[in-house]
Amino acid sequence: MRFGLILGDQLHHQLATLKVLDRTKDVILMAEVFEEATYVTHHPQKIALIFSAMRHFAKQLKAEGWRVRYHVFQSDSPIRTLLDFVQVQQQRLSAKELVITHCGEYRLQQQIENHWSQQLQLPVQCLDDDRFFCSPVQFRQWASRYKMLRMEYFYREMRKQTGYLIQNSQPIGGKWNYDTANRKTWSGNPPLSAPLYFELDQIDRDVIELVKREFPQHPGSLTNFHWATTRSNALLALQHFIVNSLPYFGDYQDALAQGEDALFHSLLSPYLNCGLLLAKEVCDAAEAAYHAGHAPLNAVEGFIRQILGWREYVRGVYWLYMPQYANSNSLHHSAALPKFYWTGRTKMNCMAECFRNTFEHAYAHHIQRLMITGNFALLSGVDPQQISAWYLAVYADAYEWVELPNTVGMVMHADGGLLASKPYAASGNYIHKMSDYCQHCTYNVKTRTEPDSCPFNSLYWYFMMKHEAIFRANPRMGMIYRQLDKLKNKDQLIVHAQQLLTQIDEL
Ligand code: FAD
Ligand code: DLZ
Ligand code: SF4
Repeated sequence: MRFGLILGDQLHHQLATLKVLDRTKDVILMAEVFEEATYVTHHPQKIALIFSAMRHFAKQLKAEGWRVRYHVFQSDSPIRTLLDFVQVQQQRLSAKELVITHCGEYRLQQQIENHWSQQLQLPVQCLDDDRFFCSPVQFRQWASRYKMLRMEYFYREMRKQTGYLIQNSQPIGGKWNYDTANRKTWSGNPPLSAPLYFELDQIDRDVIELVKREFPQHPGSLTNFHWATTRSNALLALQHFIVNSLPYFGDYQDALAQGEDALFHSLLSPYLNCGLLLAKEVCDAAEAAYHAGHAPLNAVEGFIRQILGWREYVRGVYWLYMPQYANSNSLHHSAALPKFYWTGRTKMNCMAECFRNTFEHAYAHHIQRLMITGNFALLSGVDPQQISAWYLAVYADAYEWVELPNTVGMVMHADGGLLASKPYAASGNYIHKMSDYCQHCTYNVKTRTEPDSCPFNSLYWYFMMKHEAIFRANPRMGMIYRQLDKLKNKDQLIVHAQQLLTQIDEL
């Protein structure tokens, strides 16, 4: 008899572990444990989603004839870690091998590879996670062909490999990427569809009570918990997105709007990342919508690019550069994360809106993460590790393999440009152009150095001046430095920005 340990982000029937085990002989292990639930202060909705999805999945496996040993979270249990649980089961059942699918996070994978076999006195077989389009080995081979890694080239390879939106070996429509057609602002039209909320069942309710009781210190509300916790409901969420939002996903991908928490984004990342949905079935559904004439090319290409391109690319970067990637800080930023990242209380309306969404829903769409909360952390010189710990804690979809490259590479440019060729820094002007946030803000987006000036403005120029030695030569940033050369009152800008930074918690 063998054990198969299934983790909280591996909840799919096609998991490699389930493919090699035999349900008539082997035993599945699953455990809700203190260490996984507290290695950061995960948003309570993230813990509730994972525990509830784990319980539903275990129930289904049992109904299909698997023998499942499941550990329910108990704060006073001596079982604190996944290893503790396997050890206890091993004492009872004496398995001859432990089978596991490769973990999403380096932290746990290292523990398993380096210590478990010896501590358990049991062979450990680790299988590739074939839920992804590209394995870490394949990514390494691809990366070895380039001096500089760029998502766009990786993405083209993946399009050719999978055949998505390809006809006669060429991209449908003649272009690989329709990003420039994805930058409309949104002001009420086309209307948004009503969000799909799932009724809670008894398992959800039990888990929500448990999370309320056991993790009161974790920031975020459980009141709005409406995530799907079963595969069948996650499939409904996929269908809901394809029918209602995919047609507009492309046009409004970069938009931001007051009070609108998801716009035309899919809200599928928590399901993709915990296993309730597979990347392939999501891309298949999007491509089918294009061929059926239901969604235009810029929408479907843009959506598939996020999953087949960005999601696979950041995973590849993570496994290629860990563990040193986690300590990247090429801009030498060391400021503390402002307190409002945890309280949500700030006079900057754009930031307050993103924090509200984050704490109410354990969600923020990509542009909120990248161009608002991320941009502010970059401009104000926050220590990349502190902002990274925040992103890992506050979102229902957060796992280090996807969070870290997005934060360290895309947002903070702390990896020296490994992941992206230039920092996504922007002044208030960009936020004003892409949203109506500034209309609801006490700060003035049009000025730079007045007491009520938008903080993004002086911080933006201060950032460009501070890092001029690195960025002036960057061909993609030439225009910014030509603008900087023409700016008057640079000294006043510097003084104003420095003053903001000394009293950042007051903004
Ligand atoms: P959509 O906009 O509907 O996109 C569709 C899917 O594409 C997503 O579900 C996701 O699986 C994938 N995707 C889109 N953008 C990215 C990206 N940049 N990297 C990887 N996958 C992408 N995504 C996570 O899944 N987990 C994280 O922990 C995470 N942390 C992030 C931290 C920062 C600082 C930033 C800037 C981005 C982060 N992202 C993360 C990427 C992205 O913001 C989320 O995937 C997206 O907002 C999820 O919402 P959605 O499902 O509605 O996405
Ligand atoms: C994120 C998470 C949480 C909150 N809790 C558990 C848990 O109790 N048991 C479990 O197996 N997995 C959990 N997870 C997901 C793991 O942290 C995840 O599998 C690892 O980080 C590797 O990606
Ligand atoms: Fe944000 Fe500045 Fe606009 Fe206020 S004025 S919403 S702080 S960009």
